[in-house]
Amino acid sequence: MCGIVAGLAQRDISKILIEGLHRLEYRGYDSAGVAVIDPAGELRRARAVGKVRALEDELREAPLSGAIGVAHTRWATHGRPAQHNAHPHLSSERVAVVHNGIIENHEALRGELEGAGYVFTSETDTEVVAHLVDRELCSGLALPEAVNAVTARLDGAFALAVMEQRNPELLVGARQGSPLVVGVGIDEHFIASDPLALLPVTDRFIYLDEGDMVAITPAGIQVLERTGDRDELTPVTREVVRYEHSVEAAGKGEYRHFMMKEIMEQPRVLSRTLAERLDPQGVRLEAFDVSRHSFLAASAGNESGAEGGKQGVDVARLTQLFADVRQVQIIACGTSYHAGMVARYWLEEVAGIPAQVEVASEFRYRERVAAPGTLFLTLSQSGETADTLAALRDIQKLNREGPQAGHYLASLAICNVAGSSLVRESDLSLLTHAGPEIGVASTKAFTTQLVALMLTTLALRQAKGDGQTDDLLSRQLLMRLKDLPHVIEQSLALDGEIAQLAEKFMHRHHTLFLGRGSQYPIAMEGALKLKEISYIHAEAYAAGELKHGPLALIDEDMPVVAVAPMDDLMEKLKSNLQEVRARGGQLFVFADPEVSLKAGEGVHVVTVPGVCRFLAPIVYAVPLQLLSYHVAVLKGTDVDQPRNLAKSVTVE
Ligand code: HGA
Repeated sequence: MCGIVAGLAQRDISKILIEGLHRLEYRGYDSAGVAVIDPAGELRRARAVGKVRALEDELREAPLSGAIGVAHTRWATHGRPAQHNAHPHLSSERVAVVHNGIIENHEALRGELEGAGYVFTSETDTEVVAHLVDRELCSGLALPEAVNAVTARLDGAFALAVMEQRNPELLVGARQGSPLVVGVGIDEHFIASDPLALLPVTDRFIYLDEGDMVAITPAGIQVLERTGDRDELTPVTREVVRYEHSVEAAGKGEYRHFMMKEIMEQPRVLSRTLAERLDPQGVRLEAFDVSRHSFLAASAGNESGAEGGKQGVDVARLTQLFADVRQVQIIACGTSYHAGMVARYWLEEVAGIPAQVEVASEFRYRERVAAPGTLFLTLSQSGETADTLAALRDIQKLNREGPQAGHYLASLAICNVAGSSLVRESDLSLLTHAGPEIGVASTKAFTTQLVALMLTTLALRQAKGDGQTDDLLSRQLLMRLKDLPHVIEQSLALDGEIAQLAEKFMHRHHTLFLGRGSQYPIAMEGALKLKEISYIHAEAYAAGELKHGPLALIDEDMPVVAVAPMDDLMEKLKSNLQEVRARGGQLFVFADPEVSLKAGEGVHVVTVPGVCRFLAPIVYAVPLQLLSYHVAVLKGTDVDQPRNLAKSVTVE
C-alpha cells in the first residue's frame, strides 16, 4: 500500500526521503514521488511511474534538495498508475500533499473546488486535499488550522503530510484511519506511515493516535488533539517509544529474496515467539499486554515503561477474564484468516470453547449478534489492516452502546507490530515477535501467529482448568511447543527436494490443494501462497468436498497437492487421494513418515518430519511456502513484490 515519508531538518533531506521510500517498497506500490522546498524557497517536485529507481533516474537528471520535504510511494486506488496521478499533489505551487487512504467524498469536494476555480491535474481523490488546504490558507488560516479545517470535511481514511511553500519551517501531519508515526531525531524530525522507513535516521517514535495532528518546526514536535467540534486543536503529550532493532531488518543476507530469508528464519523467530512465555505450569499470562485505554488497565500494576501504550497485566484479573470466555470470535484477512481458521480447531478441541472465524471485510458490514462472554480476537501482521481495524472499532462502538447492542467481553489482538493501531486499540495484545516481514507473501508472520494462537488456546484452557494440577494434554503440548523450532528446522531441510518438485508446476495453469480438519486451512494457505507469487490459479478444498464438485476438474493437467499428517482423518484422506488418482490426477502429497503412501506413477510423496497432530498445521505450512517460492522463482516473477499486491492493506 501507499507509503509516506516526510521530514524537516537542518540539512538536505532529499536522500533521507528517497532511502525512506526504498524502505517502504516492500509494501507494494506503482509509482513514487517527492517534493521539497529548495534553498531558494521554490516548491520542487519529481514523480515517476514504477519503482523508486525510476524516480532516482529522474532526480539524476534534475536533482532536488531542501531541508523540508514530503515523499510517497503510491498504490493506486483512484486513478490509474500514471505520473500525473502520483503524489505529491500540489495546489497553486504553494501546497504539497502526500496521502495514504481514500477520501470517500472526493467527488462532491472536487465539484465544489472546480466551481471555485481550481483546476485539477489528476484523477486522484487526494488532489482535493491540496486544493482545500490552499483555500483555507488563502482565507488566512495558518497551516495546522487549515489542515484541521480540511480534515473535518473529509470522509474516509487518511494519513497526510502537508507543507506550504511560504513556510519552509513547518511540516504538518494528520491521521484518521491510516497509520502515521513521528520519527524523533536531534534537531530534525520526520513523519512516516511505517517506522521502518526512518530507521536510518532515528529509532525513537511517537505513534499518533486516531485523529491526532502533528506540527513539526525547528523548535520541535507538537502533537495536537482535535477536541470539541474538531475546530479546536489542543497540544497533547504522547509517549516516545524506542523501536527495537532486530537483526532481521538488516537486509536479504545470503538470500536472493526476502521471502526465502523469512522462510528460513522461522525456527529462530518461533523460538522468540515462545521465549519467556512458558513456565512449567503453562503459559505465562504476563505474555499478554494490556492497553492503556482498556477497562482492564485500571488495576494493572506497571504504570511506567510502557511500550506503545501498553502496560503490565494483572494476572488474577486476566485469569478471571479468560475463565469467563464462552466463545471466541476471530476476525482477520488473507493469511491471518487462515491462521484464525486453524485456531478454531484448537480452541474447540483443546480449550473447549466454541469459535467462529470470519474475514473482516464481511464481518464489519453485516448485522451480527454477540453471544454473552465473547472474546473478540483479531489477527494482523502489521496491526494496520484497514478492515480488521474497522471491525475492532465497530465492536467497541457496540460495547459503548451497552449490553443490549451485543456486548463483547474484551478484545485481543495477535500482531507482529508493537505500537500498531490494532495493538493500541485492543484491550489485550499478544505480540508474535516475528521481526520485520518484508516479502509481501506472508510466511514467518503466519507461523508465529499460529504459535501465538496456540499459546492463547492453552491460556484459555488453563483459566478454565480451575487449579487442575495434572493437565496431561497441556503438559504434552507445552513440551511439543518447545521442540517446535527444531521440527521446523527439519522441514526446512526439504528445500532441495521441493525445489525439484517445483519444476512440475511451472507450466501448469491451475492447482488444487486438499486438506482435512486443521490442515484444510493449511491447504488454503498453500493455495494462496502459490497464486500470490507464481500467479498460478490455485484453489483449496476440504478433501471431503471433492465429490461435491471439484472432482470434475481432475485430469492429467491438474496437479493436486495434499497435506497428510498422521491423524484420525488419514484413512479418509487416502480415499480422497485414490479418487483423484483414479481420474488421472497428478498427486503431490506432503505426508507424515507413518502414512503408508507409495510414490509411483503420478504420485509424488514428500515426507514431512513427524509431529503431533495439534502442531502439524504449523509444520506443514513450511513445505508449502517452499513450494510456492520455488515455483515463483522458476517462473521468474517478482517474488517479494508480486504484481498488484501490497504488504499491509491499509485501505478498504
Ligand atoms: N487514494 C490515493 C491513495 C491510495 C492509497 O493510500 N493506497 O494505499 C490514491 O489513489 O492516490
